[in-house]
Amino acid sequence: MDMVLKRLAIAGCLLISASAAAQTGPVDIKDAWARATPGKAENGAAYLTIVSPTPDRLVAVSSPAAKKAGLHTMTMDGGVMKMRPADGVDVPANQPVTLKPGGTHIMLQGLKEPLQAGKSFPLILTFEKAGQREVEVAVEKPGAMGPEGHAGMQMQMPGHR
Ligand SMILES: [Cu+2]
Repeated sequence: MDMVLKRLAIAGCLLISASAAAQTGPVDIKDAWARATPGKAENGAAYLTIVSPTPDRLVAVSSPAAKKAGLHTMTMDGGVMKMRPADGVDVPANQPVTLKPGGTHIMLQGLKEPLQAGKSFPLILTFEKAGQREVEVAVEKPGAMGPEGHAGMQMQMPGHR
């Protein structure tokens, strides 16, 4: 009898601490955007900023807009920018992590339809600790360098169409 009560008490504590932890770690995802893609392009890329009050790690992405979504990093290889898949992106506590053109990005492969400027599509991010978050990605003009209002210079990137 005593053992049962003890177990119940322990289970209750675990529940309380789990929900408290969930409340202290809301991951904030801001400025999710993508470039419009030309009619025949099969691939696109999405960018965003992640802020987390506790250390976390983005481990997976998916979107109903593409057959496959994944994390990519850019590296210089003999003077050529190359993309390579990444298995995760670390998010340090209270330090915004920005995925942007020329750097780490979310690759969308096998677009179901072209990304059209002015439209948006859902993107699901999976974090190691915070779990899944869904955001709406705003589609900006082709060649945009940031979300609306932050557009800067244009840059050509081999490998990205
Ligand atoms: Cu890529």
